[in-house]
This record gives sequence, structure tokens and C-alpha cells, in this order.
Amino acid sequence: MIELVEGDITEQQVDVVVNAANSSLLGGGGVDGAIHRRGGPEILTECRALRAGHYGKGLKTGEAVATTAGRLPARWVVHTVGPVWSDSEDRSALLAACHRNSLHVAADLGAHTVAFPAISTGIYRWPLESAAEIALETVTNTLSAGSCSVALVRFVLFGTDAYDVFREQADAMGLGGS
Ligand code: AR6
Repeated sequence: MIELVEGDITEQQVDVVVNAANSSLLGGGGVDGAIHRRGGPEILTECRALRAGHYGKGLKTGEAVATTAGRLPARWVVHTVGPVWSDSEDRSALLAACHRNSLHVAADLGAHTVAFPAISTGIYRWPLESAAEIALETVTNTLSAGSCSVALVRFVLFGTDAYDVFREQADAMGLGGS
């Protein structure tokens, strides 16, 4: 099931909150800044440990990795790195990979409910219409592939503009839902 809400992802009571991070995993602005601010220092401590271990060179674009959610009302944060929008190169497959890999990491944790922001549509400048299409299609396909334990994906859109674009795209795809 896919749900769309307008709001702040740091307030979501779900098993997993997906973070639109950067490859350093060490924080930034936008959703990333909000998650680290509201979640507290425990998240950054785990991110630093990841960088000291398997992710010495950082997290590649399109990949995903989990940490605690600290003080957020969620159990885990799954950090993923969206592609920066390019006028000259089609990076859609990387944006799709973010969604697919985040869901696989969430499923490996045993998560049933996952909240996504509109990855890459802020500082990374991906046009909302295109991002909504890729995000909704990829999540729909991943959930219907069967091997995924996730039962609910909630897109948490910041502001009415983003919500309206996702709503329109979901309606065009016949997704219904709330
Ligand atoms: N809840 C939900 N959505 C939000 C929130 C929030 N609290 N805050 C912002 N958004 P962005 P990106 C929306 O810039 O484009 C960071 O510095 C925002 O309106 O957070 O993937 C990272 O460290 C937009 O629609 O992520 C990276 O360096 C969407 O979330 C870089 O930004 C994504 O915007 C990643 O850029």
C-alpha cells in the first residue's frame, strides 16, 4: 500500500524513515539536516562508525544503509544518496535504485512501514514531476515483486506543491490510496 501525506518526515511514526543523504553520510541540509537535528547525535555516531568500517569511501549514489533513528519516533533511518539532476545525462536509474535499495534494506531489518521524502528534489534539483513518477513506479514495482516484507510506504511531501505533484502522478497511475 502507498500513502501520500503532506508533512515533516521527522514526525512520522513508522519503522523506517528514509534519509536523502549525501555520500559522506555525515549530515547536510534539507531532510538530512532535519533528521540529524531531531534524531540527535546517536545517528551521526553510527554514520561515523560506518565510514570507519565498510563505507570508508562513503555511500555510493543509489545505495542505502541503515542506522538507528535515535530520538525520532521511528526505529531506523535508512540513508540513501540520490543523484544530482543533470540536463545532459539521464540518471533516472540511480534515482530508482535509491528507492529499490532503501526498501530492500528496510525489508532486511524486518520493517513493515517506511516513510520516504521526495529524494533529490531539493538541493539536488530533480524536477518534481519526474521524481514522483520514478519514485511511485519503483516503489510499486518493488512492493509487488513479492519478496519485500514492507506493507506500507508513506511518501511525506514537504509543502502543497510537492504533495499535489505526487497526488497527480499517483492518480495517473491509478494508485488510489489516501
Ligand atoms: N520532511 C520531509 N521533506 C522534507 C523535509 C522534511 N523535514 N525537509 C525538506 N524536505 P533535500 P536532496 C523535502 O534537499 O535534493 C542535503 O544537504 C524538500 O522540500 O533534503 O536529495 C544532503 O546532505 C525536497 O522536496 O534532498 C545532500 O547533500 C526533498 O525533501 C543533499 O541535501 C528533498 O530535498 C540531498 O539533496
